[in-house]
Parts: sequence; structure tokens; C-alpha cells
Amino acid sequence: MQTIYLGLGTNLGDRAANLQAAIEALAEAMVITAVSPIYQTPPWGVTNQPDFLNLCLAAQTNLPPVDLLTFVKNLEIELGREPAERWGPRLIDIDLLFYANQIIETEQLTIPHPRLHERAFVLRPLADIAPEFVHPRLGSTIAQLATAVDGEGIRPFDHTPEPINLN
Ligand code: PH2
Ligand code: MG
Ligand code: MG
Repeated sequence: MQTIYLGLGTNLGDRAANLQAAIEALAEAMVITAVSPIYQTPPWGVTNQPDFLNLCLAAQTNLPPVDLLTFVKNLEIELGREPAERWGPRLIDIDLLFYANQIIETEQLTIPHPRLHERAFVLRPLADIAPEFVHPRLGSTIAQLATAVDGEGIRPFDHTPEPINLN
């Protein structure tokens, strides 16, 4: 079994439910060993869109990297994702962040995820579950990378439902 890290994001529909459905479906294909807290994060890249919910998880799997990619891409579609603009709004996004400490560069797949070290919405939750993991290309720990990015506007997502106003 190999240790993998995934980043999940959503900014359409019932965002917490989208994350929940994704985690449940992922658990059918891998052994999930850690799930980070959920963060509400300002949109990165394309900024005029709703805030995202993001989390990261760690898992153990026997799926080779390309099979894992196929699995998550199919799962995104099963969960209702539709083709859309790059960095635009989405129901669910599941990104392969790390596959053990492998460096993979093919037409289909780049691991480690090529932009994760720039993204506080990935590094903040990842630092909660894997602070000592060393980025195999950059040689820094996740905790170190997380302190180097601007986490402005990122806050823990509060699961408590809105109070019901009876007036
Ligand atoms: N995903 C993107 C583009 N921008 N911004 C935030 N805050 N969170 C995301 O998951 C995200 C994003 C493309 O996948
Ligand atoms: Mg993404
Ligand atoms: Mg993606």
C-alpha cells in the first residue's frame, strides 16, 4: 500500500454534503487514514465566484497513480461535476497532491500537484494532517510551505447550522 494525499474543494450547491459524499465514495476504493478539518477559503485564480470549502485527506491505496487519477475523475462526474472553465466554480474537485514520495511527470498527470505549494487552501488543511511530510521536489515540509503562503481570508468552517429565526 502507498500513502497518498488528496485535496478536495467545492463551491457550488450544498458544499458540506458534496465533501461528505466524496469522502464516502473515496472510502470504497482506499483506506482513508486522516481527514483534515474543513476550511472556508476565498476563491483563488478566478476571484469572482463563491467561496470554497476545502479539506485534505490521507489514504492508503494499491491503485497505481494513473488508475487513481481515472478513479477520481470518474467520481467527480458521478457526483455531478460538469465541464467548466479552468479555476471556475465547481460542485466537487478532487486533486491528487502526493503519491508517496514519487515524482511523476506525464502528459496526463503531474505529481506532486504542480501548484500546491502556492495554495494556502491546500497547505492549511494539509498541515493539519501531514505537517512533517516532505515535498519530494521542494525538500520542505508542509508546515514550512504553509507558513510561506498568504492565508488571508481562510477560516475554519463552522458546521453549526444557522439559527432558525421564528419571528
Ligand atoms: N480550486 C480551483 C481554483 N480556485 N480556490 C479555492 N479557494 N479553493 C479551491 O479548491 C480552488 C480555488 C481549481 O481547482
Ligand atoms: Mg483543483
Ligand atoms: Mg482538479
